[in-house]
Amino acid sequence: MPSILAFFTPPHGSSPNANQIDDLYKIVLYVALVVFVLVEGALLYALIRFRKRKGAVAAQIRGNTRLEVGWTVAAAVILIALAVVTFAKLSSIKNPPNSGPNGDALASTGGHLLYASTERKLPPNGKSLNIQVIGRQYIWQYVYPGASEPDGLGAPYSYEKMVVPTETTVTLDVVAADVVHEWSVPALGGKVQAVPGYHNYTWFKATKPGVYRGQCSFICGRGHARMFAVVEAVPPAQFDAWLANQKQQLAAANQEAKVAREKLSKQAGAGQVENP
Ligand SMILES: [Cu+2]
Repeated sequence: MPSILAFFTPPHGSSPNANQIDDLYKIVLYVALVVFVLVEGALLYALIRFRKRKGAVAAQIRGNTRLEVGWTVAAAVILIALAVVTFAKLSSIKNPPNSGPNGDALASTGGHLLYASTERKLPPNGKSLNIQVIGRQYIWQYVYPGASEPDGLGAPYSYEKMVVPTETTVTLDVVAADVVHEWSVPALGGKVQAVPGYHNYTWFKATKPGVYRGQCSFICGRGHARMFAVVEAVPPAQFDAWLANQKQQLAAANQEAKVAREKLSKQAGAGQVENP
């Protein structure tokens, strides 16, 4: 039975916020199943018990106040109960928890950034690995902490695949460079829109290593269907190594480009090169 239910409900077990969302889906589903069985059972019973028979005379019933008040009150009680449960769970979906014991000891992120913002939710201890998610036609870009220059330039980044450490609270700043996109990796929580000119925030905390797949879920142009998102969760030490390597590769590529530009500017006709 749980495996059948899992088919209708979001993924469970990869991040606390996703777990809470899945719990809410299941609670609503269980209540709906009970109502469904009761209603359909009553319908079947009436169909069979009062089916057409020879000589049977149908009873003429004009309303039943007790029954009508009963189902109205019962529906209202269910609705209120679901609303209460939803609001009770909402804070654990919106507010990130602290990282695990190993998650706060990341070396290569240059320590953790502290923010003062009413919209951006931080864990109680104020520490998170903050990654900027930039939606653009038609690829996701991720900018990690660790800018080498004071103006924020030189930060390591990656495309399509985001690498994160496990047991670490990762907060995301979701922005868009062109049109509206939507960040969606179901195993790691709800969807978040990337809207030009706005910052939207979300978080997740991958509890175990793995690859979590998602896709842009707001139609953004003809390449929308190929705008994938992959999150790979690896142990913290491995993440540190990956980020250091990413930084080194980007620095090497920038250096190569610089050399190539210098070479180009010395050649004849260099005046035709824009932005030398
Ligand atoms: Cu899209």
